[in-house]
Amino acid sequence: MNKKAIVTGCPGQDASYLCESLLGKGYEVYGVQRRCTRENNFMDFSESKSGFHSVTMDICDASGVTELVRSVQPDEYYNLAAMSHVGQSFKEPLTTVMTDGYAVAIVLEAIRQHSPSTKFYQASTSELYGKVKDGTVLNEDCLFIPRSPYAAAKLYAHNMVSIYRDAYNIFGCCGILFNHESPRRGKEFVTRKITSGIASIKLGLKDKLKMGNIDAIRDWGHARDYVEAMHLMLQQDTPDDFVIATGKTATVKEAIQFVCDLANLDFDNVYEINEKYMRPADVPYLCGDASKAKKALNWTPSYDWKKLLKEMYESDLEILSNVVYNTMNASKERFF
Ligand code: G4F
Repeated sequence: MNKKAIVTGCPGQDASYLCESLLGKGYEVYGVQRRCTRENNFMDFSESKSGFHSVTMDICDASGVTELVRSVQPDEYYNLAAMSHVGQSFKEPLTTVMTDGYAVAIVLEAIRQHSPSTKFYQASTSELYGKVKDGTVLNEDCLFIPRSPYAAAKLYAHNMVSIYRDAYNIFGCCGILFNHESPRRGKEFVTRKITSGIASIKLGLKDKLKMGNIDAIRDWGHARDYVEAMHLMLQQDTPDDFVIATGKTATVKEAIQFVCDLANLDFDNVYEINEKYMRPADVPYLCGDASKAKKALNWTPSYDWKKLLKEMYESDLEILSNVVYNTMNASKERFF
């Protein structure tokens, strides 16, 4: 019998990579997405993909979640759905607490009552650490001091998984994932904003990148590597929480500089600071120590931030070059 997994957060970056990986491993995958009219670019979330079942559901709807868990009896449940933009969580604190906090209590209860042998993965985050001193390399034992509504809601969820593990013996794991990116990343996050923005400037489609706090320091890895760690966590004999990170950092400014060098553009002329992108409170520094995952899961990242940004820039340049080429051809056809 094939294993069955429920994955929420389709068709986002992480869920798209995870669904592809699980299907490749022979799983029956129930990919949950909210009802929306937008087209998905990353994978074909249709019933035609063998082993894939598309489920339209809001994760805050307790009756829908409970019925899904009860009827599927999944071996594994990956909760990747979230209001994941930290800056936006200051503007939508209530939506954030519902999606990122309350919804996790719903699924834990559904599992406890209707499918207690389901293994549960919760997408925790390095944002939990919050107010960190520069130079601290963060591991599973470090203190959480959230600095945003997003991090506060995620901390509630993180604590609930630990409580259900201790109180009810639920196999729940939290992946404390540091920033993970890819060509599939949304353009509202800083890496993709940089790679897509600089590719646009290179092709003459845009003048400047408008940026917020460029002194922020992040530990960026590739999302494809990170979803493998999620899967490994649920294959262990005992549930636990793990930091997933590269241990290498750069400032946002260094990321812009690096992509400018790839594009052969003058760094000083490429960006300007715009207050609109400053957050009421920001996390200044994040660097993770994934040695526990390396030892217990045999997990290692295959990308550092430079290799990652290069892949993302090249992908954006190709996408935008095709757009320019198709637009030119379409206007030629109209003209002649
Ligand atoms: O790319 P970001 O928006 O990611 P952030 O806030 O670190 O959060 C991401 O990673 C977390 C994992 O640690 C996830 F939990 C979370 O869901 C999300 O995926 O911003 C990175 C840094 C911040 O310090 C931000 O202030 O870049 C700074 N920044 C500077 N200018 C900007 C901009 N961020 C964005 N999004 N847009 C800017 O123009």
